[in-house]
Amino acid sequence: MRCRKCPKKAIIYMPEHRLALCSACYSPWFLEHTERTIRKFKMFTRRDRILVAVSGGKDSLSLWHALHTLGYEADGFYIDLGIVGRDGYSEQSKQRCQELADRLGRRLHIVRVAEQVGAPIPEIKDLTAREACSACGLIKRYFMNRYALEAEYDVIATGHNLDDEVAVLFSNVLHWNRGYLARQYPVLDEREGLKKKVKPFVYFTEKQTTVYALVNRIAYVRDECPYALGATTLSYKDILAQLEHQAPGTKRRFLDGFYQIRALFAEPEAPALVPCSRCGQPTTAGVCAYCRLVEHVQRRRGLASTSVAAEAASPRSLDHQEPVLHDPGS
Ligand code: Q46
Ligand code: ZN
Repeated sequence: MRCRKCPKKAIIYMPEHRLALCSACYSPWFLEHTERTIRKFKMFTRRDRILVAVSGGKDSLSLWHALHTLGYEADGFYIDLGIVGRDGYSEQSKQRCQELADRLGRRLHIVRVAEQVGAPIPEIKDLTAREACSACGLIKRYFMNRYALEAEYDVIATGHNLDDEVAVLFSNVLHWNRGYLARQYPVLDEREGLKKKVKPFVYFTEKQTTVYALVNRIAYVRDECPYALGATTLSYKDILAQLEHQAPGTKRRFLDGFYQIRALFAEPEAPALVPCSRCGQPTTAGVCAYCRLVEHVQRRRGLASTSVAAEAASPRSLDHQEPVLHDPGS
């Protein structure tokens, strides 16, 4: 198959766009579409300081590379989860992020969960009896917001792609999670201590971000996080891939159709946010979920030596239980 824009051999065919492109023509197309999405949703301008949440995977590293190439002021933010897995997952991920930071000449902020919370994600999972992704998602959201505020970034960008967004939408519709539907959008504006959050890759498929990473020789971690295996969203992705195969463009139409009617799910009165009495980060009341998690982990660690005492500290005493969703894209 030939490239649509030049006589060279195509490396990718995108049936939803009826478009085949060669390696030289692919990046300009990808960057133009990134810019289009940024403008469509008024995500940020070249005067803004952007903090890109990078995980070492193809989506977030491609996002950082693309924003930098387009001339945006974008630094990286890596959260070391302390997950060992096969081949040292977190360590490898950090290395890939640092390599790109060096190549772009941009700053990479690194925060370690074990230092901040008192234990890495696998231990937090055991100490709290929460699903790893539930605790991990809470911690990541908290750190992203806190560090963007403290280091005075204007906006937080994550690498969620079309496949991620459509799988989450599918799940939210299946379970009629009205609150989550109201908040599912590529731009969440700043409010009451919460930084603006954007998803510039919301219209790119996983295949498209992978090809961008390959064409630009961005080294990324290919292994999934060990806790992602078996996540429900992965099975939704399979179902949606079949639908897309039968009718190319289905995912994009599903998502765009939702964006048009999303206002129907708006909560009449979103709960007001107040500063956490311990850390000052926004919460709906009293002590925030992160501070309660830290307290719980540290209490359990202190009690771990006596089994009777450990029994007494119920792992269910944390009342903040987020739904267990694999939160990719960073
Ligand atoms: S990193 Fe964290 Fe994901 Fe791993 S523990 Fe789950 S939420 S799967 S993006
Ligand atoms: Zn707090």
